Amino acid sequence: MLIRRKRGWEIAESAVTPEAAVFDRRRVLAVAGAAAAVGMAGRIGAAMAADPATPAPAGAVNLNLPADPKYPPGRALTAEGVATTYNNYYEFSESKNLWRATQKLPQRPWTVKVDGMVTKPQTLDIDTLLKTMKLEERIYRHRCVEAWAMTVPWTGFPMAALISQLQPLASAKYVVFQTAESPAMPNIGAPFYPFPYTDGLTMAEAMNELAFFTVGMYGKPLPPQNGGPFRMTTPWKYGFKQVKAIVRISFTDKQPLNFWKAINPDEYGFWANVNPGVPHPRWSQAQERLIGTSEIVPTQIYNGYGSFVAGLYAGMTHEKLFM
Ligand SMILES: Nc1nc2c(c(=O)[nH]1)N[C@H]1C(S)=C(S)[C@@H](COP(=O)(O)O)O[C@H]1N2
Ligand SMILES: [Mo]
Repeated sequence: MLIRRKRGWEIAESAVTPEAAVFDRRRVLAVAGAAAAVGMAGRIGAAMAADPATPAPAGAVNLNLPADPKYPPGRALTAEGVATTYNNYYEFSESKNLWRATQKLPQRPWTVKVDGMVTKPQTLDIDTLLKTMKLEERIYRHRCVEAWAMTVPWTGFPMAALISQLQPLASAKYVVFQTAESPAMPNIGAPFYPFPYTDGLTMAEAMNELAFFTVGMYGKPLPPQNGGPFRMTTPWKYGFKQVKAIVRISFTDKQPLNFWKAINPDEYGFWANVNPGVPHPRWSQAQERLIGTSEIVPTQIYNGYGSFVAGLYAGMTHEKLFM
């Protein structure tokens, strides 16, 4: 008889469950307990921000900008010390407590290769982007497929602003984002995980006004644990669509196979739009836990951003849009 160890994502869990429940219940509870200690996490966050191992961007780019009122968060900001110490970043760990390990990921120099079906293939430098793109702040709700949520002020620029400069060919149908692979990432060689972490959007999704490239958080440079120095943010989709530490942007006419769909196509798809009515096979998506608080609130379709994005999916009613 073939006996094999169940992989994390095959382990049944009843309630709020990580994408890969590779760690046991006790550890889950320990991490949740740590995140609940808001005051403590706040102090850790402050110490971390001053760590010289995380160099701030060169030059005096102001990342502390007023939030655009066009995108009202509708709920309180998550405490900075919580949002920066409760993270998903499988290259580093399957636990949420990984921010210390990520401080070893060099943030400079940082370049992003642009290739595929695009008029202007090139290598972008993060500091050039910081200087040349018009930065703004957006407070967005973030909904992880594991049923936790946070509300974060991101600094960055609309994806559409950069994509228009790059000039994708008319034949491009998707844009694909790829995370760095670095010796600083302890999990990069782990079996079963199809690194580099990759995900993508249709061109129409990427050009939607909500789609955002992110270089800062809480008015400061984006910390490595949250995807620094360069990630993308699509607040109507589950968090796993939001690729951290981007080093490559490719334009293609084929739907990319994203990281989580490659791992488990029965549980994760390409679209991953938030919908409380379509449960994950192992848990409900009806509600979400606001990290750093004891609040549990109802989940909204498209994470409450339907007025911006529902039109993208007109006529596409299949439930796969929501996994
Ligand atoms: N490269 C990479 N990007 C990633 C992940 C990851 O494991 N690796 N996790 C995703 C998931 S599941 C979520 S919920 C968000 C978490 O972002 P945060 O740590 O800033 O909260 O990052 C997403 N981007
Ligand atoms: Mo997530």
